[in-house]
Amino acid sequence: MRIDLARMQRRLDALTTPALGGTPAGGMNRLALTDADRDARDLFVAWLREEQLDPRVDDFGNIYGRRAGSAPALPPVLIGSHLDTVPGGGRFDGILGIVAALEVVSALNAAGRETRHPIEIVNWTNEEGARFTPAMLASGAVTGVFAREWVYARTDRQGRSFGDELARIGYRGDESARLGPIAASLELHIEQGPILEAGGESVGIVEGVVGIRWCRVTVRGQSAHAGPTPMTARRDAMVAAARMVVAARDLARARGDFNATVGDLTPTPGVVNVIPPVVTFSLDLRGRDDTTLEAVVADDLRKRLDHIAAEEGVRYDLAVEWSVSPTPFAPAIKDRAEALCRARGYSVRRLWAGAGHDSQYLARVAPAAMLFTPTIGGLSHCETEDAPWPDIAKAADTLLALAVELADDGEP
Ligand code: HGY
Ligand code: MN
Ligand code: MN
Repeated sequence: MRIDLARMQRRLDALTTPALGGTPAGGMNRLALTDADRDARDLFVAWLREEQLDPRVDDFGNIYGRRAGSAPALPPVLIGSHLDTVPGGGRFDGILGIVAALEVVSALNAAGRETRHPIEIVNWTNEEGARFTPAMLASGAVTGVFAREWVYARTDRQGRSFGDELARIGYRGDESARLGPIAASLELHIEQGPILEAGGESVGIVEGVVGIRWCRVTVRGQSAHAGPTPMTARRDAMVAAARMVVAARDLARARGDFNATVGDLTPTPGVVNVIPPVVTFSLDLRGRDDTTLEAVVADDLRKRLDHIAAEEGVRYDLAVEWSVSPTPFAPAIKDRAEALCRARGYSVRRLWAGAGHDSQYLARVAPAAMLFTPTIGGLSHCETEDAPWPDIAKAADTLLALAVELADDGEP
């Protein structure tokens, strides 16, 4: 029983064509619940059917396919990831995990190998949080973090709601199809950072996922004419916001125990000759320790922003819109995964994930673990995102062996 790397490559190519959001530069632009997402979902469902998995869709559009076990009443081993991407993203983020989950089932079917526990594979809706914030919306919903009404009411920049768009693409399924009890949750993903490549390891055993805070900062100054308004008489929200962006970066660099990123900054009215009265910007904070993140938001950072606001004569508020705590993964599964790698002679290391993943929420309901592959140049969320297939083969082989071990004896 072996993974078929060529089949994985064919499936990844099929999921990243221009018709499914592939970009001319070789990246991906497949936002959740768009037509491209619908078409990728249709392809995933077709492959589930080909592998005799009876696809089901829940009321968040999560798509599940269950492979029966010899003891069907036992909870399944879940293997999943996501098909949606960020704009200008890469061909591997999430998509490789879907292909790897399919490969586990295809390899088992090709070998006629039965497991005791069922194995269930899943595509999670809106993992990226690029169109509908926050990230991991649908895996969070089925693990009890977000209420359906709240999720359905999330809107994109054009004011279209999650619930309406889910219905529009035909993937608003049924609550009864939601994730049930599971024995364990596994996910294969590219690292999206530089550690494995720098260390020369083929497989990463993920210790856990960092804590995340998505904040929104709104800066309010005075609207005025760009021409006649003296430089010494301005309350310029854009200048204040720019200083705040740099202050967040400088604090993260100085402390070294969290990351700060501003990805989105919007002035109002956003025209050449008006000093903007309002500027809002996103602030993504990540760290291994919740106390650090709380202290940064409540104290260190706020002090710096207060100082800037006073100097620039503006007001601001900082709202935390999404918060998820650092999430360690299941020690027993990590140990088994590492043992499988070492028994195969695969170079392996343990590391923390700086990117959020649905597995972070799955860990709320079951023992969860992730395997990483290296990322070439450590780059992700970009069109040149790439990963080395020889290492993908090793990680996928480890995923297969781990899934079978867990599905045969179930005790992670
Ligand atoms: O935000 C993240 O870390 C993930 O890409 N959704
Ligand atoms: Mn991802
Ligand atoms: Mn991502």
